[in-house]
Amino acid sequence: MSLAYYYDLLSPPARTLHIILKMSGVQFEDCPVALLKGEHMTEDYKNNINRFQKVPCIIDGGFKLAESIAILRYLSAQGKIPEHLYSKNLVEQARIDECLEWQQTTLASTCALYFRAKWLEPTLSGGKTQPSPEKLETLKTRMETNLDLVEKLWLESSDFLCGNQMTVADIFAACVLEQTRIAEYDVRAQYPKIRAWLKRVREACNPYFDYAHQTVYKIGGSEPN
Ligand SMILES: N[C@@H](CCC(=O)N[C@@H](CS)C(=O)NCC(=O)O)C(=O)O
Repeated sequence: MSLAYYYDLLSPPARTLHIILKMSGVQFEDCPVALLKGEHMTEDYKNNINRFQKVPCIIDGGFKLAESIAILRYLSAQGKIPEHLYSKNLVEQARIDECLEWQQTTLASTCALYFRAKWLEPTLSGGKTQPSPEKLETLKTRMETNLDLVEKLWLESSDFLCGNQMTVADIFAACVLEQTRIAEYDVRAQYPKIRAWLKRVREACNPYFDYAHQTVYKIGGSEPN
């Protein structure tokens, strides 16, 4: 088996690719990396696995690649990702790419900043680093600006983000939003369309969605309802 996949299920893009690989039936060498233990911070990881010292990443027959969306496109170009998840039609693919690019610079980054401040930094510092209420409120407002867009714009008139069929764009976004449960933010409580959409995505991806989210559900205290 030539494809090695490095991931931590605590990472939204790593969960996303894990789900996509499983749904696509792609065989891979399982290479979990424990971020909270700093396994990505070693010289060996930097020199031999991923020079950016992040997850997810792959090594495919010696070819090292990071960045989840680049990995998705690489595997798709190899014909490994089914077209119903990532279309090869020019216009359909462009629509999915538009959504993926939008997510990276808005939804994913603002949710990640909120998650870091509310849960990750306090956890890593053993409770010593706590965000001020003002900082947390600012980060929450920025995150909610993008959640509003998902609710009112992306899901305005369709079941999924890029139409009435689930694509990789939905899986990327759903994994980002599930992460906020760890930070005790209940996206389902405030956003009815997002709540219904998350249910559809989870159902369409299961059993792989629940498998990838086992750590999130555990830390978050329960499975989503
Ligand atoms: N844009 C990248 C994000 C990669 C990333 O930031 N990964 C995080 C986990 S979500 C990581 O490995 N963080 C470890 C660190 O920064 O020390 C992608 O989509 O793959």
